[in-house]
Amino acid sequence: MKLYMNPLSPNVRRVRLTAAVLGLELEEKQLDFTRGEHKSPEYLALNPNGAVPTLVDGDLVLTESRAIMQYLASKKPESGLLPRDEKSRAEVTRWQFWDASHFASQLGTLVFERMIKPMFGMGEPDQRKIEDAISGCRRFGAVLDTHLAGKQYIVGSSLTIADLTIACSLMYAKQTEAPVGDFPNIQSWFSRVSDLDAWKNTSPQFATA
Ligand SMILES: N[C@@H](CCC(=O)N[C@@H](CS)C(=O)NCC(=O)O)C(=O)O
Repeated sequence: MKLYMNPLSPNVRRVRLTAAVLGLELEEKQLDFTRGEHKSPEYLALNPNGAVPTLVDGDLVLTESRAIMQYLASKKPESGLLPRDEKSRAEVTRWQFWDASHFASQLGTLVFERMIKPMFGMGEPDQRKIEDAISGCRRFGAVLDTHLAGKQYIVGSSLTIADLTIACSLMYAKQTEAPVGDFPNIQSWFSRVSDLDAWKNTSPQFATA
């Protein structure tokens, strides 16, 4: 399986982390964003969004990090990363959608405004967008923190791709000063996930999470 990727991307890390937990080998093709390789005609033919990740497995070309996670986890059902029973599986999907719809975008705005813009000389951070994202992080962080009370993992009693999905959204939380440090249940759950060897092995060098 071939993965078109850039190691700095939280969306890519979801896929690499899932593969690492499952012990699946991926042939990685890194795209250089500064040279616009993710917008080349060849790459746009695979992923018309011009974004990473894209997985190619035989004649399957799959985009969307969370869909790729489900696909990889389905290859090893015994891992429990995507539970076999319908209710738990639906819960996992629900938290992946929750992340995509509500949480990841708030954290992503902070990453863009506070990390990417200064890194690539893309102008001043937009304070209004930062304030909106901070308030969104607090609102949805409270939802996750309440859900995690008394729990080790987001769904059931073991690690699933729901945990891997949301942990990746938080991978730059420290560097971007996302307001999640005051949520004790998120903090202890996040340190559990970030203790995994697979987490450490998929960390871009400067990510301290
Ligand atoms: N919903 C997509 C989002 C993919 C995405 O936006 N990736 C970013 C990197 S984190 C990207 O490639 N951005 C480049 C661009 O959109 O031009 C997923 O989950 O895979």
